[in-house]
Amino acid sequence: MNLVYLLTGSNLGNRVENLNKATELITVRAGNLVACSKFYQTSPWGPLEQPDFLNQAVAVDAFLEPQQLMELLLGIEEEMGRIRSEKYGPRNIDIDILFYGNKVMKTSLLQLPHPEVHNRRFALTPLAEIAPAFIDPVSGKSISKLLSDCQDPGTVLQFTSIAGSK
Ligand code: PH2
Ligand code: MG
Ligand code: MG
Repeated sequence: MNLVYLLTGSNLGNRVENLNKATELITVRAGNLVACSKFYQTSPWGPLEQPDFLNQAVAVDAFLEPQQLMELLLGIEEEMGRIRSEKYGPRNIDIDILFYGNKVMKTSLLQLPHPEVHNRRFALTPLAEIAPAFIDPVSGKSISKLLSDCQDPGTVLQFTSIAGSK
């Protein structure tokens, strides 16, 4: 079992549809769905003059190695029409690998665990919902502990997807 924790994010277009579409494509192509968190509405980290994000943590049992998985995820982003402009700027879909089991690695394409995960409330809150006891192989701390230690002042609220909300 290759337990991988992903974070999906969107702050352009129909965010609910974008996250659902990404998860569907991920589970068809990359591995079986193990768990997914609720949606969270999160204040933008980085440039503040952009809409709030929806973020969701998704756990899959991946049948691809990290590098191939990253390439596949970039392909899904491209297929879904993501245009890369401003760094940390708005995007209709972003798919990040937070953890790939206990793997610790760094290539030009990918660093595992995600180097900023411990500093991002918008990633730790949804992840803590589905994997509170998972241990970060770098710090040795659980996700719950990383979240309680996290200094990120960003706002993260559970998002209730009422009919028609985007
Ligand atoms: N992603 C970013 C930059 N800022 N802010 C929030 N709230 N959620 C994100 O997913 C996010 C962000 C770069 O990928
Ligand atoms: Mg990202
Ligand atoms: Mg990304």
